[in-house]
Amino acid sequence: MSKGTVDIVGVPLDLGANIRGSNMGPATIRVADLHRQIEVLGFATEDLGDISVPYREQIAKADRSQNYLSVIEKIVAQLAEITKRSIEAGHIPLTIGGDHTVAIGSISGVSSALHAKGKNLGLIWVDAHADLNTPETSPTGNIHGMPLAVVIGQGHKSLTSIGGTFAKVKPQNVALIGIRSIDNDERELCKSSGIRYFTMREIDEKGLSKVMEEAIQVASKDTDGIHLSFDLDAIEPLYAPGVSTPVTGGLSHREAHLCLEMIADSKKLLSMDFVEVNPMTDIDHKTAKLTVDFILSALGKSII
Ligand SMILES: [Mn+2]
Repeated sequence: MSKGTVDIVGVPLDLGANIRGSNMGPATIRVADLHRQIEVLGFATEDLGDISVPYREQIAKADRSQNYLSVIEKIVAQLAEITKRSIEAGHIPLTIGGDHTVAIGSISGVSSALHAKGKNLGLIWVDAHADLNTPETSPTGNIHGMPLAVVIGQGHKSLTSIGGTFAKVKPQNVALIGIRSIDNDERELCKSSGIRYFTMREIDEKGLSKVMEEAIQVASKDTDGIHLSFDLDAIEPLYAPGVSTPVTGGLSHREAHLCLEMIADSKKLLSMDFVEVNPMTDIDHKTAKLTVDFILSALGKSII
């Protein structure tokens, strides 16, 4: 009997970043044997295809202002509709990016499906960066540095209102794991936001297993399920070189698996994103293959 249906949706978007190439992430992850391996694990898969994203060169000058905001808005709004329907169908939406901007869409859709039933969503966000910038604090204006702020209700109105004008996740239900590269003005945002963040130092000191116990508690308290947003740049670049913004000092290969295995064990996972895979900087398809291994761990693959 099938364990459930995983709805796979690709978002070939790199407009949220300066560095190009993560728009090829969905293709490279699919080619790494994604569907077959999910099916071997006992799930059915439905591939909903890729959302159509224009290349930068196709975008009119007027729409290039504000870091492609008007284009990004439409794409993440489409994704929100897709993940909402997927949750309503009782499926597991798996969004493959694309830069981290896509999480605005996936989370807004899942959260609005829950919100319609008076339910709340918890969030585990794994990342080297905090992604908590707002248009006021961002040194670059790049939207892939803002998605976590957007889903807790801060930033561009046109983005925070996707899926309804409510905060998609309460800050007290957000666990941010693996951070080690924070912009100056973002430090204060981290401290004042009310989210529970775990820096690499805290992970070093406590060990990842303790950190994950607490993270799962944070994301579970008074919520009806967890969304996982996993940025491959959280991983030490030695293991995951194929990302747009690598930062040394990250999670080891095994720490990442443990993180995902513990989330799977919690039985609370509703939906997930795997983002920022960039084949332009990858070596021998390594990061895309690792992403597939991570997705399997999140879906409950265990060693024995
Ligand atoms: Mn990120």
